[in-house]
Amino acid sequence: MKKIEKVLIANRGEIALRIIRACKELEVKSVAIFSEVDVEGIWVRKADECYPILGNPVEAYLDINKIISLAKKANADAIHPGYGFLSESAEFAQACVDNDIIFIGPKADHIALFGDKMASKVAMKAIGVPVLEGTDEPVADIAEGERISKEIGFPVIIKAAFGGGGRGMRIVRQEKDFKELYESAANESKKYFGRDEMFIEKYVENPRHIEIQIIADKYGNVLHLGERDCSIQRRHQKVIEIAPSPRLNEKVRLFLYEVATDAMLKLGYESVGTIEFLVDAEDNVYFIEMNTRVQVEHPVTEIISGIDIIQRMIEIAEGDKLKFKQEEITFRGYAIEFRINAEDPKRKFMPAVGKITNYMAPGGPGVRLDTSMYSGYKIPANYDSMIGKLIVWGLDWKGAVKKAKRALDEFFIEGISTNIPLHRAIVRDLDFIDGKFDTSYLDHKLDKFNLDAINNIEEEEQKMAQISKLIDTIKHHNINVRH
Ligand code: MV4
Repeated sequence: MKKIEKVLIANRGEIALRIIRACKELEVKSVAIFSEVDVEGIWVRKADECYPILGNPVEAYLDINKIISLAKKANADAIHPGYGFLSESAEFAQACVDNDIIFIGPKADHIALFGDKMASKVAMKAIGVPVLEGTDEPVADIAEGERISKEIGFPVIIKAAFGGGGRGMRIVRQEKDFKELYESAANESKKYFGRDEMFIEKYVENPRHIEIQIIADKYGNVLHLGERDCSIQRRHQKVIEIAPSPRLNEKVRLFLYEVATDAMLKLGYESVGTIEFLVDAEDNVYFIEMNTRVQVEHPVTEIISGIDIIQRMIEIAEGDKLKFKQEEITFRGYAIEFRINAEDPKRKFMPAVGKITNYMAPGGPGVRLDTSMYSGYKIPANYDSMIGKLIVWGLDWKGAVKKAKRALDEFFIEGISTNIPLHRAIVRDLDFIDGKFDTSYLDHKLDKFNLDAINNIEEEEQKMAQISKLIDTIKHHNINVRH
């Protein structure tokens, strides 16, 4: 294996900065790419070299040929895809290999396998991973879909085999609704993914969403780095992620670790990956999908394990063996990640981009902020609304929640709307504090949260009033003294 001395980052924003930081600590050179609207991006300045990709701002990060040719021009030994964009494109991973560029991620055939949610289930079931009852082949037509759904028993869920982010997914509770819901799911899948192969599964009511972080080198060492609880989601977008899960039965936890590592060992998996499970009210677990990329929420796992996942990915890609054994990995405390989105909670969380005119990040013990924002940064409207992640650590769950409240109340961003008021409401909610939540949590809570009240922190208001009175007194006094 050749030593990696220079990595091109085929991504933008906070994850590009995250990868640059990992490179710096490994004394590896970094190459940033940026679109026409990302010229002001902080990652462009922090990388050792940077190259523009002109044209459509979204296409820029999806153009396999341009990215490969830039990697060659920059003499990069490897490419890190981050998450999103080309990170789960088997075609891109293969193109890197074909051009003698190391792809920092899994093998192309594993990316292809897990890109098909239905084929993934068939493969995982074959190696003993529990999956939900459902179809192993694409549904041929509506009549067959209705027949299979009756066999399984309603409610069922229709899913797009090549879907993601909740698109092409419909819950069907009664046979009479099947036709309409099937057609809308298939149309949505065709529109967003260009594919309309659909499959059906038994629907699990209000599950918890628990995922296992896997890390594996090229020599059959497959380890897990614990679990993350990603149940707090809004419209299939994760809002808060937690490690470890605050209320997972210990037997279930150990079972998930064993199933996940055993499956990846059998598949000969390499690099990092995340295996997603649903856990129902009776603690039954079901594999639903696998992500063959580093995830947005990887920092919560890094904080409780002390392992830098991005650096280990680079070392694995250049052929290093993992330097630790499973029994040497310990988890300490709780970490909670709050995704900071430029969106307006008062306008149904619509993206609310613009310029950050003032900015004061939280800090202090147990606070980490992974972000590409800064005072004066103009957030482009072309991309996802996430502008950063606030991650806090506490020795126990209650301590982590208290730390989160303190950090979120400190967080000051002026000039754009963000979802920070929502996070402030959640960390004050008794069910959250008691760890009582599943994937239906925000459905029940959103309209109850008074996001206005949370926006202006009462204590802060009183303090500001007190300070301004003091200033008036001093001014008044000085005037008297001067005369
Ligand atoms: C499910 C499910 C219940 N039963 N599958 C799959 C993609 C992931 N983002 C969400 N997925 C789910 N798959 C079965 N058989 C529940 C979810 C799910 C979910 C579904 C609808 C609305 C919000 C959700 C949040 C988390 C998980």
